[in-house]
Amino acid sequence: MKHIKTLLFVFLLTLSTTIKAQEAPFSDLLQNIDSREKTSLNGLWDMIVDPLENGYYNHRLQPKEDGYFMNAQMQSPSDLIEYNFDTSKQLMVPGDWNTQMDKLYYYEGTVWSKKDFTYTAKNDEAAFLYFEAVNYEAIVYLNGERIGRHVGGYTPFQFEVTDKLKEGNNFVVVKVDNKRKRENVPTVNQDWWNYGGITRSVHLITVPKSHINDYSVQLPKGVTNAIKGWVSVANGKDGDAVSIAIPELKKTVNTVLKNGKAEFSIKAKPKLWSPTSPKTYEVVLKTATDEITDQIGFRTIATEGSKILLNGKQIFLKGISIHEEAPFKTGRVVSVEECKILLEWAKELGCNFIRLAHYPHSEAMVREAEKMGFLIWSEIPVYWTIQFDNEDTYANAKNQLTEMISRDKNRAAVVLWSMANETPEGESRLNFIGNLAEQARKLDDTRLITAALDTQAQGDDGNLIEDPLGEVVDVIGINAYCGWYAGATDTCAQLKWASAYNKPMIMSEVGGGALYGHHGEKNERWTEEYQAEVFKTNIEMMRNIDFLSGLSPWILMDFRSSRRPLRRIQDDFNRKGLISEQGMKKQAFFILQEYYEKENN
Ligand code: GCB
Repeated sequence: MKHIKTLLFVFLLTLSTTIKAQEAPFSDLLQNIDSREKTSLNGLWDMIVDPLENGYYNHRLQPKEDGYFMNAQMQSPSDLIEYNFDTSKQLMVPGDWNTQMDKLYYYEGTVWSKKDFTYTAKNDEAAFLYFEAVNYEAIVYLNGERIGRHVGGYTPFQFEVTDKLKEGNNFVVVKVDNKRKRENVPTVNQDWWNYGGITRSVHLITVPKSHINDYSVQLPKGVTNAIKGWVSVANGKDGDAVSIAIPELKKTVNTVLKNGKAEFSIKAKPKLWSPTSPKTYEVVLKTATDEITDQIGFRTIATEGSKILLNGKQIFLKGISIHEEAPFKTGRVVSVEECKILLEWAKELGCNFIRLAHYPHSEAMVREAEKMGFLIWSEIPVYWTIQFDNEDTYANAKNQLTEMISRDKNRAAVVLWSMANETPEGESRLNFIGNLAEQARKLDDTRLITAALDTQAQGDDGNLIEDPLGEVVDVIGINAYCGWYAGATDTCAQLKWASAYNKPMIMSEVGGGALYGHHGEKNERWTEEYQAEVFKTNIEMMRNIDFLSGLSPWILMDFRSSRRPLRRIQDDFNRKGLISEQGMKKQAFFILQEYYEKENN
């Protein structure tokens, strides 16, 4: 049987070439924007809510030439212009619109936003409008001219505007649409709030015309005595000098550009990054016209049978899942301070690992987590029932994967790229996710590939993991809710697990709901006692899984979800947090904390 499955799998992977690959390995996304010269376009933006897309289509549903993006102004009292950004309401950027205006709490649709800014050109300079994330579809206009479109709510994108900027006053208009659609990634069905808007920062970044736009600096797979990588330079020419220096290691290498890229290798034995010693080095990249500095850590990550090896040594991942939801006020996380609060809680819990669910979190989150010594699972929103047989859906998912890897490929903390969460078994899904995994490995062969699965065959001896995706990934994630969705809490401790794959398994979700401050018997749903019991019994269960190499229970903090209407208990929150949205720790927090304290590695 297993043999037939393997054959079928190979056959499906061969078939997979029917899904067309997108070209260009990376997106030319500027790296490490914090070290770049930039003007912040954050702050108040003028906004117009446009549920009928009246600013985009005319009454015959044809795109308009004089839509709201023109930012038209009345020239005489008799003029008819039925919108005016200057007298409109305003929204804070970065920020979701749902939590900024009561009227927009459930809103899903189009909102136009406009920002004025000034620009003074310098010689030999290139300029980019850079968006850290906009949920979900963004169409961007500069001074009335369309400059591009981006799809996908959680990854950065940029447009070069060097020749489109005017000396002095400029204005940028963004049409943001967060309508859920069947073919989107994620699709219409999701258990988190569809926060719309320009949810992360916006910058006007200026760089020398010939500039370093991308680089990869890491230990090759399994190697600890050489740092290798490449530097990609825009508008350079063959033979241009590129240098890479790591001053603390007293190393500098000089190389030259060929076809826009310079490869390098440095003999070095850096002190390795790990949760207990999150060491990073200053790395300085230079060309004749440009210089950029980054803080980079070096480590290896591998598997051996059912073990995960960090720097060659077995590590047990004591983790927690986190949504990018702001503590104390709900809405999207918008500041480094908010990231730090979430991460401090994870530290207090005793974690060395975080699962950033269910989409790429901000770069600030990843960088702060790296400084604090968390290993990271980073994922794309290939969630539940997306359209696995739709080529456009695949191209979209692949693009989001590429942008995620492009942005975070130099972060030592990131050890797992997750392709998907709880997807239903089937040929097209295997094909789709198999292709994504192949793409991820092509872009980055130094990290591990995973996916969170929820399919387990319940046999006489317990749960058997035999989802064919198990062949594709390096590490198997399992979401299991014994005591909540499946079985009573008193059955969990005895539940046995087996796996068809000799690979590490992470219990990527486990948990139950409780309203903070709600008390009762341990078999009464929604009480802290019930949730604590779920954790106690599931911890017993996990102790018996010898191929378990970590866990990231669901979830650090209660988060908004429109799937959760139960009045007086949920009130639009998923209550599986160990901490309430107001920062109050539930009993289960301390159960997990105690378990992590006792686990000695
Ligand atoms: C899951 C999903 C997660 C949900 C969670 C729940 O399995 O992966 O997105 O929020 O269960 O609370 O039901």
